[in-house]
Amino acid sequence: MAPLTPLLLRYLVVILIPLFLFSSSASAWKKDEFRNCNQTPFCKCARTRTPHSLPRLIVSDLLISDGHLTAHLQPSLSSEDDVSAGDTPHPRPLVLRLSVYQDGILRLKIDEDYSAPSAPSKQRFEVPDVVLPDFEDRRLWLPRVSSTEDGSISSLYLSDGFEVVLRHDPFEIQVRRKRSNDPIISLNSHGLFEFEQLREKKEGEDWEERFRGHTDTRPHGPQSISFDVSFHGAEFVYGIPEHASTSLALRATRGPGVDHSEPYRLFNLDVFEYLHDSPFGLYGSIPFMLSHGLKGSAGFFWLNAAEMQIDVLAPGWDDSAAAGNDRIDTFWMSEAGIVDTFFFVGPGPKDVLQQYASVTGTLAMPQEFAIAYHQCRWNYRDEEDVATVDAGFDEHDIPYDVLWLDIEHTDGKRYFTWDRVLFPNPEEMQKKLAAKGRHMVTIVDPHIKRDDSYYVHKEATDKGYYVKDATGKDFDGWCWSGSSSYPDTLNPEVREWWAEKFSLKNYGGSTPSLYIWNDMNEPSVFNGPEISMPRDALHFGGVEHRELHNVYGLYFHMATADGLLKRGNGKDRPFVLSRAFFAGSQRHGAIWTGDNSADWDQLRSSVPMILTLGLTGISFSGADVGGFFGNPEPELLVRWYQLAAYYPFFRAHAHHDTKRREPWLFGERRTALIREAIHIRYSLLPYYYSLFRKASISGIPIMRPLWLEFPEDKKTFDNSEAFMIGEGILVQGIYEEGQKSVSVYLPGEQSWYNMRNGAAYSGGQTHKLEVFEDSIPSFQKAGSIVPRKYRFRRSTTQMANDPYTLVIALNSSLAAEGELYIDDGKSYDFEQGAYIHRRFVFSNGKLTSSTIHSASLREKKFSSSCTVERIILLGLPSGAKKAVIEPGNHETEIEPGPLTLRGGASSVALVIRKPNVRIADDWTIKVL
Ligand code: NBV
Repeated sequence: MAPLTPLLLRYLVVILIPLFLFSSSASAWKKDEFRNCNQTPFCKCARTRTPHSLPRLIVSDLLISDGHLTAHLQPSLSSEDDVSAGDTPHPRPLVLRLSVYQDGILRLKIDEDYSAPSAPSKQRFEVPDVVLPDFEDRRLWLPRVSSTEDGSISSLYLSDGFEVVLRHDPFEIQVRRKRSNDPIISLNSHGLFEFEQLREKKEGEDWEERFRGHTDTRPHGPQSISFDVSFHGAEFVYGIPEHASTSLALRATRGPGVDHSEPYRLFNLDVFEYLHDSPFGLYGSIPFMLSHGLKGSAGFFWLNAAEMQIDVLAPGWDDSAAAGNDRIDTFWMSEAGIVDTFFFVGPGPKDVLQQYASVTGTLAMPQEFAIAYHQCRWNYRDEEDVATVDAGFDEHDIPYDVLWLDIEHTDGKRYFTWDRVLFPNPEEMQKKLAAKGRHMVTIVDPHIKRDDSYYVHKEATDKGYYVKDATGKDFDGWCWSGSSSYPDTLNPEVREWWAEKFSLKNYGGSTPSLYIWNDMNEPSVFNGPEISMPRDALHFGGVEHRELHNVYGLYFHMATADGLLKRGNGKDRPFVLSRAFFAGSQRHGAIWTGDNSADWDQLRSSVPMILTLGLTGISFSGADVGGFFGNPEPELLVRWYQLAAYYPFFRAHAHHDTKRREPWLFGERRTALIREAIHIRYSLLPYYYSLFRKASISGIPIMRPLWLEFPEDKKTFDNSEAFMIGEGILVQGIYEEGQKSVSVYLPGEQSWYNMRNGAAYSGGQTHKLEVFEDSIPSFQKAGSIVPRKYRFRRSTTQMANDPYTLVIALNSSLAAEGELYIDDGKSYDFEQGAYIHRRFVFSNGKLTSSTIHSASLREKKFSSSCTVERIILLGLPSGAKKAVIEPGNHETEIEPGPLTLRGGASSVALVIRKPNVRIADDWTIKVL
């Protein structure tokens, strides 16, 4: 047979792989590729158990050691229980440990007793690197445990007003309010706790699992864990991404009234053309659920990276008549790992988010360019294409900050290389963009082409840095680059090595303005089970892939972000977008919701998906604008831009089979509408950047469900269509073609100002509004001050010195307040105090600007000569004619004026023109 020429090979890879992969599914999700619960033995089996049908679990040998409470956990030995246990060998006692942390956090760990005589030789996997290194410093030392006289219950102090109650027989954990004894969260209240211990294989036993021609050897046998968790006083539960859904609140998956539903699956998968409403797992997993209701909020996080399945149980699922009225029961199942769980007491929803953030961290503060608009396509063909697209933005007066290159820019999908025919001068290309303050992003996936002449492969092979297959050989799977292997980034040494690949010296053709995109890091393996890596593949330290599957993508993301950090000698903040994620990914960069489709339903589901990511720590996320697959109708594309202008991560992207869709390709009117949407984002960048800073400190997301701001307003709990940006802006998406009107619920007692025309609407009501072509409904909350910039340039970098506009929306007491955070938008100097943080307060007819800057932090300074060029006042009774600025006793005129400078002048807005005060200074402006 004639050898394959490189050209022919290239053809095979580029043309035939996609055909082979996707031909039979040209238009739909390939359901059969993926396992459902019934095809997943641990899930199927766990789901058949009924409450209290397992042998009772008993807690014994309680003691306080090193400030933790430890105990043994063992099934009861009663003869009745032994019968139901069947012929399984009697289990060894498990070790239970309870620890209490500041701010109302309980950690419960349950694992095998490795010191027992018959202990398993293999340790179960405990996920490292997710819990913040300083979390242990916040542990409260437990001095003692108080038990009831009969010894049936022990209780522990958790925080003011909350305690932990450990019931011994049968085992149950309850976190409850001290005074009322009202439970908040409990575990094993329904006796469904089951822990399959590692054991020797019995003769004739078959541990293998088969799925669609793949065999999982399961050398360590069954090792699943499952238990029930109840959220008391809860009306809704949220979280556990990633699933596509049009509902933010999680829906019941089992029990009365639920037909054939699957549990929510947490298993990172590359899902082709996913459905817009489905509990099947997508690219990332965060096993964190939070509950909310009028009685408060609570949270539960299970740190476990194996496949997980979670049922939300409908009231009455356990046949108890009284069930469900003010409780939501859930059932958690995992294939492997240990019990390492965290309970968060709230009591408010923001408290829960902060408690969760104190365990897994907050978002890494991005560079300012990264929160602006990104232009992507699979693929921008060559340097000329890049130059033309770049020029197109200037010609059409549309700002953008980043141009992206997908897999085709490489030499045969060898990452860190360039196709030198199409991209002969990559440095020059990046420099041209950089001259306009713009950046470039290239894709770097984890599948490394098994080509001996490719240095990355050669080094990884020589150093033994790849994930191994079950037999111990380098795992070889099929992906874009053909036969490929995958760096084992669980190993810190491999991460160091990987990070080095991003140095300017090692990554030929890269410049300091180049940033990175990690795709396919679930990991995606075209010929693997469920398009991923076999579960019996082996990682560093003998860890099986099944045990860490959901955290593989996080490690790859982490190593890449470390690489960019090292490249800039620790000075520049990295930007890395990742598709796969796990709890804690927020510390490494941004996330997007993967391969959505150009249809209205997917536009709608983008909002609950992004909100859910925000609630579970990932504040910096977005969905592909326009939809990745398919060609959006121009109306859909425009609506998508109008909505996405508010996503924390704002990027347009499209599949290579779609028609070109740069913003100016749909006629003048549409170009104007898209320009307007992008302008809205650029005008709000000062507000967004301030919110990013807040999220990086507190864990409170940028894009928020309404109930996060209005936790006592029941009408907001199940709203999946509208959202808040920070505390001051409410946005309502338009999700239907040709929609002429929309009902918008505006929460709270204060009013809201329509950001399109300044009209005021009362809060606590649903308003039926006319829908316009030029924008989606957005409102500024009375009582807020939003800082904006209205001079549009080519990119954010060029806006740095532009003056500000403050938009003040007054409440019924004619008061308002807001904040502004500024730094150099690039470095870490802000960590040494090089930033400006202002508070604006309007009351008694006077606007005051003061600093919120802790003097002790000022090792470095950041200065800005920016001024305030305009102050827009909404809700001020007309009659005010002038304003007096102090210091200086300088007078300036007040005039009626347009609200957002887009025409359609508003009669309610008053404008203080050219106060020209410096943004960094203290000043007051009195309205007369
Ligand atoms: O690299 C090509 C694409 C990329 O454009 C997309 O954003 C990723 O989600 N990638 C998936 C692989 C191919 C998908 C069909």
